[in-house]
Parts: sequence; C-alpha cells; structure tokens
Amino acid sequence: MKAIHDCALYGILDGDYSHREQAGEIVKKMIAGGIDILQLRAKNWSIEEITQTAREVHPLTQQAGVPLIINDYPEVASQVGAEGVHVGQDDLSVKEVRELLGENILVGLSSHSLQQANEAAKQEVDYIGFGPLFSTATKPDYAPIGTTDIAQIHQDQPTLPIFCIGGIKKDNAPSVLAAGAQRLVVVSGILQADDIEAYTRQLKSLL
Ligand code: 3NM
Repeated sequence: MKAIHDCALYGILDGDYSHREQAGEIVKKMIAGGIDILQLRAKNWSIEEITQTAREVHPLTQQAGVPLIINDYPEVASQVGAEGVHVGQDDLSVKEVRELLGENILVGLSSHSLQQANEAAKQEVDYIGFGPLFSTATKPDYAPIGTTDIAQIHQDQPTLPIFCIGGIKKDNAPSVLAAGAQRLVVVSGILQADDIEAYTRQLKSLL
C-alpha cells in the first residue's frame, strides 16, 4: 500500500458526478491513469449506498496499492477496512476519529485558509486539504483562497503532506504547481473528462 508521503495525485469518486453502478469502472480508469490515493465522497448517497460502493471499489484500490479514504464516515471505513477517513472542519473531529479507529488509519482534514491549515497541522492528521484554490461547483459555498498562500503553508509545514484542491483542472494545474503545490486533488476535472484514464495520466505527468 502506498504511503501517504508517496501520494501526489488524489482522486475522488464523488457521488454527484458518478453513477453508482459505474463506480467500479470509473475507479479502474482513475487507477489506470495513475491516481495515488482515492476518496469516496457522496454527500447525497445513503450510508448503505456508500458502504456498498466502498465494498465494491476497495478490492480494486487494494490491488493497486492505492489507499481508499472514506469521506465523513469512520464507521464505513471500519466496516470495509478502508485505509482512511477524511473530515471537514464541521464534521467529527480528528480526535474523535482517532478514538474510534485508532492510530493505524489515515486521517485527513480540510482547511480553507493559511491559519486554518496551520491549526489543522497541530492535530493528529496524516495530511491536510488546502483550498478551494478556485471557485468550483463541487464545493459552491466556499470562497476561493487563490494560490498566494501555497508557498507559505509548505514553508510552515515542510513535512506534512498538503493536498491543494478546488477548481484544479489539467489546464491550470501547472500554475498551481508553479505556486509551490506538490500534491493535487482533482474531482470534476477527472470525472467529467471524456477519457478519464487519459486525463488522469496527463495530470499525473505534471507531478
Ligand atoms: N473540498 P473540484 S474544494 C471536495 O477546499 C472539495 O476543502 C474542497 O472539486 C476544499 O476538483 C472541493 O471539482 C471540491 O473543484 C473539489
């Protein structure tokens, strides 16, 4: 299984862009294209649907050595044996997730400003998300923070994996990397691509 420090391209199977019946096919393409880590995020699916989909895709990610991260639901991660859980600022705390699932699970936390990212880093996290850099329909209610603080957060937290996120596409990814990003999360760019595998591979080649 890939270590979090070796993960640069973070894909998300997002329920708003993916039909549940196609989850396996989509994940296979993302893996073939080179994602290093995968999150299952489905704000509009029931917990049963999320659990079932996680059970379907986990053998695929496991075989590829790609950690599977479950958004929001530690109990699903635990039931399915997924490698991690991702929480937002308003969800269950990192401490609570650790109390439930212990030390041997990856825990990621979203952050939406330089200050919040530095606060997040003080918690028992394995990585943080940093964004949204650009405005995005995937997370519409959040003000974009731009790319200017990317260099600073990497300087402040040189050993913590920081995944930049929000409105990143193949075309603007080079500017995000030029601003100092080392790791990227791409959701709609990948899931709406005509050729998911090729799009993912092109992103990977930038990293
Ligand atoms: N979290 P896309 S931005 C799920 O800033 C998510 O914490 C964000 O999707 C954050 O690549 C975001 O389609 C949406 O813009 C990312």
